[in-house]
Amino acid sequence: MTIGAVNGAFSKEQSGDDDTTALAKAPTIEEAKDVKFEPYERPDPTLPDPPKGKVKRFKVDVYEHVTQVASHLAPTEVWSFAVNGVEHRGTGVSQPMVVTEGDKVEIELRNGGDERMQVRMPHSIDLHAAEVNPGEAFATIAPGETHRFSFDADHPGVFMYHCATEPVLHHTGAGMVGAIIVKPKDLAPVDRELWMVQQEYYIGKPGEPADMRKMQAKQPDVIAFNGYADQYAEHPIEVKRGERIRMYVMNAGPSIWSAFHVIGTVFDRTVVEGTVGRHVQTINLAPSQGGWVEFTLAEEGTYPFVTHAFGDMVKGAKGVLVTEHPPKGAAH
Ligand SMILES: [Cu+2]
Repeated sequence: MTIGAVNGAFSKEQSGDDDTTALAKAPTIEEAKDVKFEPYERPDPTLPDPPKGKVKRFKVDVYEHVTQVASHLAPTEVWSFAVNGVEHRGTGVSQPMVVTEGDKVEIELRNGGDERMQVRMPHSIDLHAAEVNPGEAFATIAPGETHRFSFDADHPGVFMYHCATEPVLHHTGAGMVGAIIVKPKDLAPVDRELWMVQQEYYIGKPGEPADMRKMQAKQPDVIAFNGYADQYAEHPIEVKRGERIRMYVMNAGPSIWSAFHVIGTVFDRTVVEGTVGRHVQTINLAPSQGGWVEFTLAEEGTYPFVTHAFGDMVKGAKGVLVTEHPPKGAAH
């Protein structure tokens, strides 16, 4: 066998198909004239409270929708999870679930509860915080079906949830990812808690499903926090100088690492995958990993947060925290 043949066989095996044409450039908004899509709506990055009641119940529904994930690019079809009625139409993010260590959690998954959800295919939900038989709990259900299971959230952390229906790369790359945050029982209160999900988007033709070949090549068009490129740079998150801030960060991937960093501060304390850090500049999150970072902003100002993998940041993974009285003329 020649070297060329070996390389050929290897790349064929890796890509899973014979298509060697170049990946399509993401279509621009100008190229999407006739495509209807949802207007942008900024997801509130304030961490939601756990549901009331002793047992924490989550009604999760699936919806397939057309939205932009970056203002300059064409809208794309995104598959998302609604959590207890909260939908994020106008972006590509799904609402986080929040519980406390030791809680009993009940999940009711509906795969497209009504016509508005536009669900046309089977889906499922896999929660990394759950210790269950995955073949039963994370079962795939047909459109219109409902599936229930429960688990005890015994491990604190920031865990991923996602659709596990095959091809799982396509379902997760099309949007079906999120975070379930299990707060430790003894977690000290802080002044402000925020959630941030880093996620990739692989845009196909305008308004159509995501591009599987780009997913296989790990070449996202957009990498965003909470479902829309650069949204918290355009619409910053207001905080206060000197207050203690805790950000829960999930890298939902599906395939790119995150190097989460806030410019102009040092994390006093971090908890990532059970490991406590002190004096941390950047947390390192593999796809599916999460954790929280705690810090205070020492001066009035505008503080960008990014993935410090800058080739990824320029695809939209940056935002801004702004204090109440930033100095005039101090651009971020
Ligand atoms: Cu799915």
